[in-house]
Amino acid sequence: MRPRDASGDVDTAAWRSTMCPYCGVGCGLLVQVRDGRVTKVRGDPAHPANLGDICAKAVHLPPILGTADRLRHPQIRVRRGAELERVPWELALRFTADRMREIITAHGPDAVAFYASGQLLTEEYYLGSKLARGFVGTNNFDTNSRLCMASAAAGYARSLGSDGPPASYQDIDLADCFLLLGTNTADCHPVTFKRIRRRKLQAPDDVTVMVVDPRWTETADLADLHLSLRPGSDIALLNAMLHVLWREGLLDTRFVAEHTTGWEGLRAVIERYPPERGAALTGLSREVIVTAALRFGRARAALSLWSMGINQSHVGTDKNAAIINLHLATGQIGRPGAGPFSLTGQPNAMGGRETGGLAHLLPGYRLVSDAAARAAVERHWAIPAGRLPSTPGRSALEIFEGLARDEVRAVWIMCTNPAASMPDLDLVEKALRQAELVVVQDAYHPTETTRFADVLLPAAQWPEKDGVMTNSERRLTYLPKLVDPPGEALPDAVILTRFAHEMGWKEAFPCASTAEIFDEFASLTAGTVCDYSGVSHVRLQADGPVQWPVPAPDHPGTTRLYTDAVFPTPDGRARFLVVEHAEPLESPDASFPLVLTTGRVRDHWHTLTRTGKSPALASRTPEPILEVNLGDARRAGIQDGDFVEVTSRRGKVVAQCRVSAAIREGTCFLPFHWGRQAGFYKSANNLTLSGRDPVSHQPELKACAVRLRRVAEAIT
Ligand SMILES: Nc1nc2c(c(=O)[nH]1)N[C@H]1C(S)=C(S)[C@@H](COP(=O)(O)OP(=O)(O)OC[C@H]3O[C@@H](n4cnc5c(=O)[nH]c(N)nc54)[C@H](O)[C@@H]3O)O[C@H]1N2
Ligand SMILES: Nc1nc2c(c(=O)[nH]1)N[C@H]1C(S)=C(S)[C@@H](COP(=O)(O)OP(=O)(O)OC[C@H]3O[C@@H](n4cnc5c(=O)[nH]c(N)nc54)[C@H](O)[C@@H]3O)O[C@H]1N2
Ligand code: SF4
Ligand SMILES: [Mo]
Repeated sequence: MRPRDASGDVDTAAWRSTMCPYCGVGCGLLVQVRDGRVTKVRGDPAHPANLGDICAKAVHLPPILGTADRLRHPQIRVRRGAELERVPWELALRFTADRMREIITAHGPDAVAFYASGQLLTEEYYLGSKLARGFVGTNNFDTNSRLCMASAAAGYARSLGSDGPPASYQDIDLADCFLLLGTNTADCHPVTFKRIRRRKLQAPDDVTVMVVDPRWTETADLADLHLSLRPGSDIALLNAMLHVLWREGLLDTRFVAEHTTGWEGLRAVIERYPPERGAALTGLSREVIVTAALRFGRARAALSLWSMGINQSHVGTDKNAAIINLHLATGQIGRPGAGPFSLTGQPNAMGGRETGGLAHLLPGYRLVSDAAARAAVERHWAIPAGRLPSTPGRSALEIFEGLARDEVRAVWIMCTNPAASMPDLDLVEKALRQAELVVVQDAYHPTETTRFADVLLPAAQWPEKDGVMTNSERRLTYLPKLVDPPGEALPDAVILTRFAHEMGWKEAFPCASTAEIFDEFASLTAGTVCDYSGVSHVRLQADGPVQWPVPAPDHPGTTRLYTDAVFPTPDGRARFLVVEHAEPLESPDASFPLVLTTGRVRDHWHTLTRTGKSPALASRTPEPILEVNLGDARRAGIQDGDFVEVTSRRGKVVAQCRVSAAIREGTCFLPFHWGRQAGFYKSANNLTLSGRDPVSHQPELKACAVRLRRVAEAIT
């Protein structure tokens, strides 16, 4: 059926199907193009991820695509202190290649680092990873997924033997118990949330929704149980729930015996987490913990969904393990409606993991430390045996710390805005000031990061280029090019290819179509957990989206992983991991008595380079608002609407506050969308700390100690 416009008339303009460039729900969109411009966006009823649903961010895409601050021409700064000047592409890339060669010659390949993004297309990621690892010769290729999904990726790998969310959106329609942890699904994965709500409203008495979050959110509004725990105490809650299930005989002992290892070791620890102790550590009541456990344990099909409240923690990987422990103990995995199911943040953070977008990975979920994996990739790339470096490269924060210490000299940043989104911005700015070469490849200028560029490369953005993305449920969608990029902007894949040519690697980086680049990558996944060697651009265009693994062209795709309860570990069994409660890295004290947690609002996307330019979206949340609990406000002499200075050990923010009982006492919340360009003292990352999880290297963006003080008015 043709879409109709507001008046109900059938619209005659061409509507093309593609995928949304924002969140990991990965909704299919129908896009109307008139006179070479995107004019309207709707949900695509034929796309299985959203079945026609859509959220406001996607509806308001058209006005942000061609704004005056689109970056249209390459620019370089010949020396520090000089102005950026416009140059032809050839010159910009030759300048970059010359500087890179100098730095590699003087300091070795590990003096160079690439910092990419979960918003790149699969083909772009793949080329970046290949260029850095196979040709520059460094594993310093990391992405903003390090701030986002690294703990989930590490969590799956440790417990199940491999990364890869096992469940599907279909499972939402089949589950009767939802455990939502550290996810404000209503605001951040709105279309997934609507599906959960539909399921709940369909059978309100049979379906339980539990939300674990120190804040009351729109998501919590749907919940039968809102567990407003102390920030960082999720492991104590999950261990105590497991304790109750064990005591009550609600474990699936057959599943545990046949398909897992490590239960006895974990049980000894779980014994020490009776609900009373869980209550003391989480600040929840004993009764609510017992109720939550029993609801989970008695469910026919339990689905756990989680996001940054779990991952962005110094024990993020352990929090993931604690969730998976619960599912393994109850056999709630690999069955319809059941499973641990991380909600991916960015539209193609999944594709990034598949192509090797973290410093310890090679394409196809391979590890750089695995000699056989390196050999397979070396053959595929036709590079000499032994060429690929075997030690993991620097993770995101380590890249910037390396720059600040002169251990890294050059950084190439593409499709991410670290000078707004990283913790402890003073350190990031120092790193960028001190670097010998900063290359930034973005669609807009200025951003907080482009200001530091020596080389500024204009990138085509959605939908000015074509390629593939993988959403949260392992589903690949082809995104066609629908309009031309502005000025001289080029697709990221073309920029990387041309740079490779300047470096003299023409044969390995032919001027291939994105379809050919995709094929080169997809064939490299053959035989791996994320095998999609049976997929091609042609197939995706003809048959629509498909879920991996897809090991052959006639394979229909895979709804659920582990339906046979065989896991990709050496013995085929999933692993129970012993995890213990740990306090956040910075505990509140007399000088900094509150815990600040940071996150998102419904109508903005990350660092505002896009949603900030939509009048409709920006007017709904024009400024950052600090959420403060009533009791804390009273003690600090603060009233609703006051301007408040928030101070941590690293910096300050000034924001107007909303005082309510919605947030847990002792905790306050600030959205992180506003970078220093919006106003120096608006940036939540002035306050956050760069302490991180030792396994996933993901920073603890969800807890730092702060104090509040009322101020007369905003400082900007
Ligand atoms: N509107 C919008 N949607 C987005 C994005 C966006 O920028 N804007 N970004 C996308 C991306 S990349 C991501 S990663 C996702 C993020 O999606 P979410 O993770 O849902 O978003 P956040 O607001 O970062 O954090 C979620 C919740 O974690 C809670 N929390 C804080 N500390 C803890 C804790 O210790 N335990 C628990 N259980 N909860 C805690 C916070 O109160 C918050 O409500 O959203 C995606 N979707
Ligand atoms: N305090 C705090 N900090 C956080 C978080 C938090 O919860 N709290 N969350 C973290 C998380 S989960 C994430 S994912 C990060 C996100 O942080 P970032 O990745 O830094 O945020 P974005 O604003 O999405 O940056 C994307 C950049 O790419 C540009 N761009 C858009 N399309 C294209 C393209 O096609 N090609 C190129 N080359 N550029 C393009 C945009 O203009 C923008 O500058 O923030 C992290 N930071
Ligand atoms: S829910 Fe996510 S993917 Fe779907 S339309 Fe909204 S931002 Fe786009
Ligand atoms: Mo994210």
